[in-house]
Amino acid sequence: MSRILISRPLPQTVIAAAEAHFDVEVRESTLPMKPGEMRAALALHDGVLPTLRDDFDAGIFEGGGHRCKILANFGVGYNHIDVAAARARGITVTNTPGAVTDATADIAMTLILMSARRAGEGERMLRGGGWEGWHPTQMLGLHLGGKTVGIVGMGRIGQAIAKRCHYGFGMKVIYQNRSEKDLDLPAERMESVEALAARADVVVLAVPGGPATHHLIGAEVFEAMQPHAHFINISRGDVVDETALIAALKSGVIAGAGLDVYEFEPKVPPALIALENAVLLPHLGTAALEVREAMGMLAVENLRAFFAGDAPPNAVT
Ligand code: 8YV
Repeated sequence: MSRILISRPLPQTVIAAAEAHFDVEVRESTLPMKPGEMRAALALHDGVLPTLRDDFDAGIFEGGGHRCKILANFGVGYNHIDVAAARARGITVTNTPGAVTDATADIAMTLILMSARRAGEGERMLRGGGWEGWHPTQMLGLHLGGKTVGIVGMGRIGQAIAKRCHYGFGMKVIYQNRSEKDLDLPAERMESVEALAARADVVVLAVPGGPATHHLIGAEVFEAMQPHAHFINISRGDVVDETALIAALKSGVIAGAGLDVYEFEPKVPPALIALENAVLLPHLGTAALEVREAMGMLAVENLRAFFAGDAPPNAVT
């Protein structure tokens, strides 16, 4: 039986599914693996099921002598794994794309609504005892109907957000993507992120992380946005220059932001926490039991197929 290391406690149904096929060891810590643990895992296990912040960078693969043949990542984003370095050592990397789409799009909608309608700010005011009663101009936010959402990255998650915005909230959709997408709703592809930023009332970031998108969004993009516009990020924190975002929120260059991810996660700058116009969630994108079960089952299926000698359904390149 192949030996598999699961890097964090996962739902019991997922562990049981893995145990049906493999000799499974579950690491009990909820914290990321340390470099020594990752090197030992590569040396001692046939496969590893890592998660976010188990940073398999190039240095971890140095030296060789690996027993490991597959890293079956739990999650769609795999920017914490140096896929080229893994491949150079003959290690396949897989992810869990379909399983995360709807839940992540739902968190984007949560952030859009909370930011545009000032929900976090309102709740803090009420809980802080500062509510003096309803009046017609109290805490006016941005109404979404008829407004334009600009989606940067029109992959599975971007498309799920577009559907929710268009069919659920009557919003117009514009997007930026490397290629034109054949979508089942009206949407205009913009020639640049800046052009999208200038037109959108809500900008949503849904691109993959990694070196190609590092600091894709910086001061120029925020300056292109309209002062009443909101910025939402459910992708990866380092796609955004967080210092530039804080400056834009502070100075009123943009109206608000809704974030589920951070540049140096889990560290969130005190300057961001201090801002009333920032809605801050602790990376809740896929945080629902059935979603985590579906992600785990897909990771196990990738392992099962790989060790059966078949192509795993979600190999990444
Ligand atoms: C996951 C995510 O919870 O799937 C992803 O890429 O960002 C999250 O929603 C996390 O990555 C699990 O490893």
